[in-house]
Amino acid sequence: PFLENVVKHDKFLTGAYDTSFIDTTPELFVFPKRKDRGTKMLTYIGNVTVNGFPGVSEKKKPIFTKPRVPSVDISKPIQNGTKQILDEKGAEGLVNWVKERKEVLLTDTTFRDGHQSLLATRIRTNDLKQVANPTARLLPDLFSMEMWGGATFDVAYRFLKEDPWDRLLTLRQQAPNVLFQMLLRASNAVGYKNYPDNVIKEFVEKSAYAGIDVFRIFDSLNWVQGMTLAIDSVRQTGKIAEAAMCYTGDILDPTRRKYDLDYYKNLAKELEQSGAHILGIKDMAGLLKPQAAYDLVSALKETVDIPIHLHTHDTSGNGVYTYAKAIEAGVDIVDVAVSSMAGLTSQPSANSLYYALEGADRRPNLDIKNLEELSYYWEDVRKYYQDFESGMNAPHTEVYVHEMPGGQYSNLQQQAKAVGLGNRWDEVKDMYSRVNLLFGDIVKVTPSSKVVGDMALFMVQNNLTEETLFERGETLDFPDSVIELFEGYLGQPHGGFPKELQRIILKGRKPITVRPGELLEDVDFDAVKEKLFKDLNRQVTSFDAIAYALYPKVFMDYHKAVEQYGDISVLDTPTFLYGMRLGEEIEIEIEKGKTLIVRLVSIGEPQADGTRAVYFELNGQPREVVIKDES
Ligand code: 3PY
Ligand code: ZN
Repeated sequence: PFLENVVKHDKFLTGAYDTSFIDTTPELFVFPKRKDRGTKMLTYIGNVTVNGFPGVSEKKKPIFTKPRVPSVDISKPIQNGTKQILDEKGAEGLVNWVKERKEVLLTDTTFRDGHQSLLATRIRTNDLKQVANPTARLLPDLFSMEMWGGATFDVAYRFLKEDPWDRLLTLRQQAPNVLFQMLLRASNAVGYKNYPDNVIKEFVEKSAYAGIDVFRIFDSLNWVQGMTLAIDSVRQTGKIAEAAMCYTGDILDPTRRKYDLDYYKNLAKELEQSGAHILGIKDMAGLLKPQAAYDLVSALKETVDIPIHLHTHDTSGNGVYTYAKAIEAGVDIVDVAVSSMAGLTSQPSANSLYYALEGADRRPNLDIKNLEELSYYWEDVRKYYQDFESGMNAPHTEVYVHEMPGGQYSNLQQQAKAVGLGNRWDEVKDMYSRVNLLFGDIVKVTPSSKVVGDMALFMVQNNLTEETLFERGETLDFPDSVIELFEGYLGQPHGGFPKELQRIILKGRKPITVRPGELLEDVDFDAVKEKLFKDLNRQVTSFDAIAYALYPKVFMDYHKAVEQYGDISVLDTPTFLYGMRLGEEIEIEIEKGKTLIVRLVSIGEPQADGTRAVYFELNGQPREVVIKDES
């Protein structure tokens, strides 16, 4: 602690000291009283046992079977994969390698979009890390593993109380052979609003440093100007810039001409010219019908010279057919998930696609037995998170009408319930598509999809229709997110904003038409680090500073949780979500070679002050923690 006090002292940091510094600075000898790690851990377990976990309705801990981790021989070397190709041949070399492949390549999204779409992004690093090495060994021919970005960054800090950078570093060690891919919301990074340019650059640089190889970059309005900074930043790191166009509308519908084949061809050309190594087609809601996939990929193959990577969601149940048609048309890479984490709002199943392509000449290289083994693991782990399931349990073709992205459906449903519109959900869905048309038919993906959702709720809540909206517009207080969209703070939609609606919403405010990043001041990362160093009283990394710049409150709340409970990412998921059963004994490896053995002995009656004592045995010794009963 003494040395720690010295190196963290302001005077030491600023270099304003001489050799008498130690003699004249008595506070160096003040050591904070630290609760030991065991007590902190017991406090967490006691708390979740008594009060439950947010979003988990079942208070009694179920008995889960131990997940079937595929057995692999870890003494054997891991087969080289795409990661080695990138490292040896560089980005252009990797792109050429992809172009030379006859078989279709696969991205496994199980570690990111799969659980983001099925389980509200709740899968913890603890469960990912156990299967990362088996995945790397059993599926060495994958193009990439999508395992970061999107909502995972925010959710890790906010709900899982773990550090997403640790996840990246840990998984990278376990899976050294396959490219790691992330979803980057261009100027919105992994957040919901535009950030200053230097935050985007710093985020990309440090993500690449920590292990990301492929950045799938999209803008929530398909606005290329909003994407170029991210594309350039990725190119500067030597990693792969996959620029994605979000698929919206229906190119097969002659009555919807706004997003037709020409629109996508022009956009693809622009992205290629902006420096994309790979063109992504991001079908975030699963609207791309099989014949549309064939037509789109065929047209794009003639338009651009870079590989094409297709992403869809299986909400309608047509995902494998869409991929089969895209593969026929020459798509280079498609996104799939391991079957027990696939289907519905997630990606199509890798296992199903493998069988669907039996006899076809572009069937992917993989060992189906290995894929099935991985699927057993996820089948078991998924049960831990049953409370976060969306409730959708059959194909949902209505998505072709409302066009809501997979991940938004259950979210908006929750939001509707929260504002008392639970029993008017059908109206909200219908309003979602009407708001889309009111807004001029825009791309709907994080964060623009959230704005459409907010407006739909607002319209239903206030019993508004398209007509009454214009009649009463001057007197209505629109949601903040709607005002920001119409001010131009998420960028510019194709074809511009509908003018009359914009006037009503902005009520005299001036919209911007430039890139929002041009108007935002750079974040002073040195100042952030200094502030955090003082507030957190610990060494601060560049990773921390970026996280703070993106999500100040979420990051500080995460730190409060770490102060209170220590590093709870080491807990097994059933204990993390449900606490312990009376008499149960668990082992917690708090660091390599250091294990706590914890038994829950009893829980005391509630006291007058609303607390309860929870009695444990920790490594055979009685321990008691006092928990505030929130019920
Ligand atoms: C995200 O931005 O998190 C998405 O997955 C959008 O589709
Ligand atoms: Zn997706």
